[in-house]
Amino acid sequence: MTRVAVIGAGPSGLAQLRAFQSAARKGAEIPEVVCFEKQSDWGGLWNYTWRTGLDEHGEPVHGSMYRYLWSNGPKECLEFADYTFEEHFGKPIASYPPRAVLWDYIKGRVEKADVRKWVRFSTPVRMVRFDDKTRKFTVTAHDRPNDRMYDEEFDYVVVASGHFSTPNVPYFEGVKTFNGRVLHAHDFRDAMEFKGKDILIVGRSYSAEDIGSQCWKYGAKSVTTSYRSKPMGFNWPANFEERPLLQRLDKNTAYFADGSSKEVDALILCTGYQHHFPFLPDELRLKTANRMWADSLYKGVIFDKNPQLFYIGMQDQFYTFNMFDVQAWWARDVMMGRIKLPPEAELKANFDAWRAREETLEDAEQMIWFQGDYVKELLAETDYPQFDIEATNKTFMEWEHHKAENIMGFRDHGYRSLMTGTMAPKHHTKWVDALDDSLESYLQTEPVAESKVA
Ligand code: FAD
Ligand code: NA0
Repeated sequence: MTRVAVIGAGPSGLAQLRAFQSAARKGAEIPEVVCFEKQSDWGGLWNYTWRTGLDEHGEPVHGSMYRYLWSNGPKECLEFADYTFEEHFGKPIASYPPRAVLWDYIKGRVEKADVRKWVRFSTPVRMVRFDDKTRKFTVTAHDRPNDRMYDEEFDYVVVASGHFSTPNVPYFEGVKTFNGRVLHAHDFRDAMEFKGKDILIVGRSYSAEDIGSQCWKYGAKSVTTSYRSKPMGFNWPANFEERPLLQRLDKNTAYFADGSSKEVDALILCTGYQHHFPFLPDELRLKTANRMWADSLYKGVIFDKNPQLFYIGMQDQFYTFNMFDVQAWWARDVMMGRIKLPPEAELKANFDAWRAREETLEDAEQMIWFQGDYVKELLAETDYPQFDIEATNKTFMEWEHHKAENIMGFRDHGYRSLMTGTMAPKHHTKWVDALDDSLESYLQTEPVAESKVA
């Protein structure tokens, strides 16, 4: 029997499990699927951990999510086409759910699909090898609870291990003797730690924007962000400012490229992540920066040096859950022989065309249309439920405009579901005032009692 190994049970890996289960439910004979997950539960980054550094087994902690994180884009843009928010929660909910609500939603679909039995939890993959003669992979996995390593053979491998876990940590002169806390966004957990403090953030992307906003919301005395390329340019509140790149630190003084300086208590490096696959040998390992069209992946999914190896969710992301789904459905259909891969020259021409367009992209709006068109291309070739990409792109555009209007208020807006047509209700409390990020609080229709607020 054909065997498929899926590495990781985050949204991408779970999309792969659901893709196979959905084919089986429609009567198809599917391969045997084994999913290896290093954490003790599923959901990937959405499965919050308080741990930083190493986990209970001494493995690098995967989690980069923090307390009080609310979705940074409208939920309507990531909704599963085969399992809507309304189906899961039994009612319409507001548009920017906190982490716990999205985790619950992700879990609901795979619980319904009954695929937990395919997952081996607390089992990191240590190595994958490919034999050119037998054309089989050998996967070496470590069953941590029983502290036992073992090998198994597979016909296909799907790498769904994420790429926002291994920090990119640049060096700044004077950091060794900085008199305050220094951390990367990967290790940020609780904004309350920075209440009353002057914090300095390096970076200008989503982590910088959101960790800065959170620290401001939970009472930081001031927030200074420092950019390498260009400012984020939002209308920040009075005690939130942007400065050019940090040049050096001297005790608690930070010096910037424009010659200015500022006294700060903590330094948070929101300087992005590395694609990191320590379990893959050179000939199977994806090497790419975080970009809209990743290197080495035909159709954004198949590894160019081995058509039995797939990578899900490896591009920089505007689209997330439903893009991973479309990729997983497409990969499934290749593995099941439903999609016949064209000759390599054609795959390469397709890759080159996407890459050429990617290199012309200048702003977020163009990137959204680009990724929407990519999703559309794969969607047309699978039986994943069709959904309206133009309308999804337009919702992303509204989101962008709402952010430009009011960076601390964009999460108070609601959007129409592209799957059900239902308009999201307004959340009971404005984001700036909503300090309790629990699922119970979010799903209520009225604000929670003061005593329950964290
Ligand atoms: P992950 O969620 O990272 O899951 C990968 C899984 O692989 C993990 O469970 C991990 O334990 C497992 N794994 C890794 N290595 C191994 C191994 N060797 N063996 C076995 N298992 C392994 N997206 C949004 O749409 N909205 C948001 O609001 C949003 N917020 C975000 C906030 C933060 C701080 C970050 C970092 C990302 C955010 N994202 C958001 C993007 C996020 O990338 C996706 O939502 C999604 O989690 C990606 O899913 P994934 O399965 O590809 O990767
Ligand atoms: P991310 O912001 O962690 O989002 C990941 C940033 O790092 C860029 O601004 C880059 O600058 C900067 N940088 C890198 N090296 C630097 C250096 N040596 N000096 C100064 N700056 C440096 O990472 P990236 O890759 O987007 O940006 C790197 C993911 O996490 C995203 O998908 C995002 O959606 C998600 N996320 C979501 C949320 C919420 O939903 C919160 C946080 C993160 P430059 O100049 O190259 O732009 C709430």
